[in-house]
Amino acid sequence: MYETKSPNIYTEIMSTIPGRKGCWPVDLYQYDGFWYGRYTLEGILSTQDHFKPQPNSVILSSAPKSGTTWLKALSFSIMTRSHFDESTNPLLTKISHDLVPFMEYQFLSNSQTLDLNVPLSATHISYTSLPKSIINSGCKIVYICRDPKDVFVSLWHHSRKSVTKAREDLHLENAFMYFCEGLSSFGPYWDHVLGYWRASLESPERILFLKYEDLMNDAVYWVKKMAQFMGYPFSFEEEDKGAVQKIINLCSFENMSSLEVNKSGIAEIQLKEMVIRNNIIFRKGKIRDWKNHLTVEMAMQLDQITKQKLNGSGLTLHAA
Ligand code: PAP
Repeated sequence: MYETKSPNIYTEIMSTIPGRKGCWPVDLYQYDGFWYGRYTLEGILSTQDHFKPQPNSVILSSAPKSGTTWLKALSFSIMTRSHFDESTNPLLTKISHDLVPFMEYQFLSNSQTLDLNVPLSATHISYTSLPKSIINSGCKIVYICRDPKDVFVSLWHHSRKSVTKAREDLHLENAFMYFCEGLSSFGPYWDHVLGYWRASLESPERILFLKYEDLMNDAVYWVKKMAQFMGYPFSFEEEDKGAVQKIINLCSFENMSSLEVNKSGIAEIQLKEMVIRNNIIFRKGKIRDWKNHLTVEMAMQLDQITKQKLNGSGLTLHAA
């Protein structure tokens, strides 16, 4: 999928890009209106130049902590259901990040991942910075977003727990200030969401826009919708045999988080800048966990920002 490997040219470009140090576990650099870690940004620049989607590729996109791991598991299971069932699915022994790698990190990694030839790729890249090859190919994109309050809480926990560069000392209040300012990896969060939202309104046949909360509240409807959109619709016979529910059960937080690979494993694809244990990614998997961490004032502040940012877009981002 890639023509070349890690040229130093990106390292040179990086030295000219403005950064903010000491806020999150990794320093962030601003490119095209969004903030990225150094190696992530090198990966993005290279991906922009070299990534070539397959004609039938489906790209899974999200900002971090919006439901990516879940979306990858569901999409992988939908696409491969004629090859694997709930007792043979590779998700039982590999985290979904190794089955559907991020294009911007895959390039940086030397790890050997399973090559199952499943036409799925994933990315956290903002819509405006996606490789032109993706936009020009017209391949399909599935985007997932989540209530920013839950995204923030998930991100804060994650930042404190990564194996390398863990920031146990990162105070919730400071992290909250950075997040509200838009300063978070792949942030500003709202701009990330709005980029894909607007594109999905312009091209609904090309971009399916999902919300974590909708998937939680009516998984059957949304999994069927995803399958239809990706070109792998469930037949009546499959539905009768409970194929949709089997995939939902397989990919549920309860099941995924109880698997040995996700309790004690480390993903094969690792970021140069931050090693993450799989169990950090499976934290609670709940809607509105923010209530256990944010004060009423903080929640109101974040809601106010969300309201202002999304004003006039037709999009809402609250967990009802
Ligand atoms: P990433 O950006 O590191 O890939 P991502 O998967 O987008 O993370 O988000 C992680 C969140 O999804 C976690 O939320 P929490 O911190 O509020 O608990 C994680 O628990 C949740 N999550 C992971 N897998 C699932 C799943 N199968 N079902 C529901 N939620 C899940």
